[in-house]
Amino acid sequence: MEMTMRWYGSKFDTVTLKQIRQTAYVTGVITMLYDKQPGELWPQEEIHALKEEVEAAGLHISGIESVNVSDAIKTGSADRDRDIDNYIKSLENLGREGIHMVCYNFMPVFDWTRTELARRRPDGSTVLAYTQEAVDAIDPEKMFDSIKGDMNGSVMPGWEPERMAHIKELFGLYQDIDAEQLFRNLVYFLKAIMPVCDQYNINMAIHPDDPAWSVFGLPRIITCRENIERMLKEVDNPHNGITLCTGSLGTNLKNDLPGIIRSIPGRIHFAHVRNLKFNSPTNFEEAAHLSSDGTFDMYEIVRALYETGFTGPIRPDHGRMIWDEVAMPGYGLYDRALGAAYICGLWEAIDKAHKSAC
Ligand code: DNO
Repeated sequence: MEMTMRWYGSKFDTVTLKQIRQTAYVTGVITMLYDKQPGELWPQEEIHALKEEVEAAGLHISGIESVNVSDAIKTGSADRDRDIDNYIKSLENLGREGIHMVCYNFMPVFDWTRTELARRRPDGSTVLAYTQEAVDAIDPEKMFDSIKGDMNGSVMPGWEPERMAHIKELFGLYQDIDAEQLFRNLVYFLKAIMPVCDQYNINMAIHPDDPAWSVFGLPRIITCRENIERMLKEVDNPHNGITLCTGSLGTNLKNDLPGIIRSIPGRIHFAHVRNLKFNSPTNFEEAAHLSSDGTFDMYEIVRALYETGFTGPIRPDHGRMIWDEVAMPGYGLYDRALGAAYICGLWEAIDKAHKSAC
C-alpha cells in the first residue's frame, strides 16, 4: 500500500503540500482539477501543471478523486455519449501523464450526505454526523442551506453551490430512474470506458454510496457486498474495481467490512479508511481513526487489506476538527495526519508479524 492524503489543489485547500510531505507517513496525494464540472473535459496541460506542482513539493499524484460522472451519464439521457466521450478523453490525458487510478461515484444528486458538519464531542473536537431523523424531517431542496453555514468557507465535494442552485431540476432528472436503471446506466458507462482503461492501465475505483442506503427516495446501488459483486461480475475486467470506503459501507452495520475486502481480492484499487461511532443504527458520527474510539475494528480492516495483497493507495478519510484548525469539514490536516500515522503503524505491525511467522 501507499499512504496518501487527499489534496484539493492550492486554490482550494487550506492544507499545503509542504505540510503533507512533512507528515513523513504520506508519500502521495490524491487530487483533482477541482474546478471542473461533471462532463467537462480535463485538458492534458492542466493535468500536467498539477502534476508538476505536486512533484516540485517532493510528492507525487497517486490517483484522482474524482473525475465526476455527469447526470446525463447517470440518468442515461440523450447527452450521455457526448459526456462519455469527454470522460474517455480525460482518461487518456490522465493516462498520458502516468496517472493510473481514478475514483468516481454513481450517486444521484447528492454525493455523500451528512446532516451535521460540526457535531461537538465531549473533548471539544467536532465531527461530521448523520441522523436519519434529520433527513426524514428536511425538505431535500433545503439540505444544502441547512449545512452550508458550517462549511468554513470551503466548497465541499459534491455540494458545489452551482449544482445545488439547480437542485429541483436535478431531482426531476432522476424521477423515473430506479435502482435497476441506474445500475444499467453504470454498466453502459463502464463498458464504454474499459478499452481506454486497458490501453493506459487505469484502475477505476467506484466509491460506495454514503450512507449505504437510499436517501430522499433516490436510488443507491453500491451499498453492500452483493451489489458490489454484481457490478464487478457484470463488467469483469480487472480495471473495474472499487474504492473500499469503510466510512461509507460501514454506515450499514450489516456490512462486514473485512469480509467484503476478502471477497473481492484484486478489485480494490483504493482504500478510504476511517472509523464511525454509532449512537443508534441510523445515528452515527465520525470518530478518531483509532478502533477504540468508534465501532469498527481497524486492525481487522487493515489486516484484510494486507492479507489480500492490496497494493493501492490508502488515505485516512475524514478526520475530526481538532486543535482549533479551521478547514473544510473532514479535511483538516491534523486529525488526518494522526489517522495516517495510526494506519501505517497497524500496517507495519501486521507486516512484521507475517514475516516473522514464516
Ligand atoms: C467525501 C468523499 C466523497 C468521494 C466521492 C468519490 O468526503 O469520500 O466525496 O470523494 O464520492 O467520487
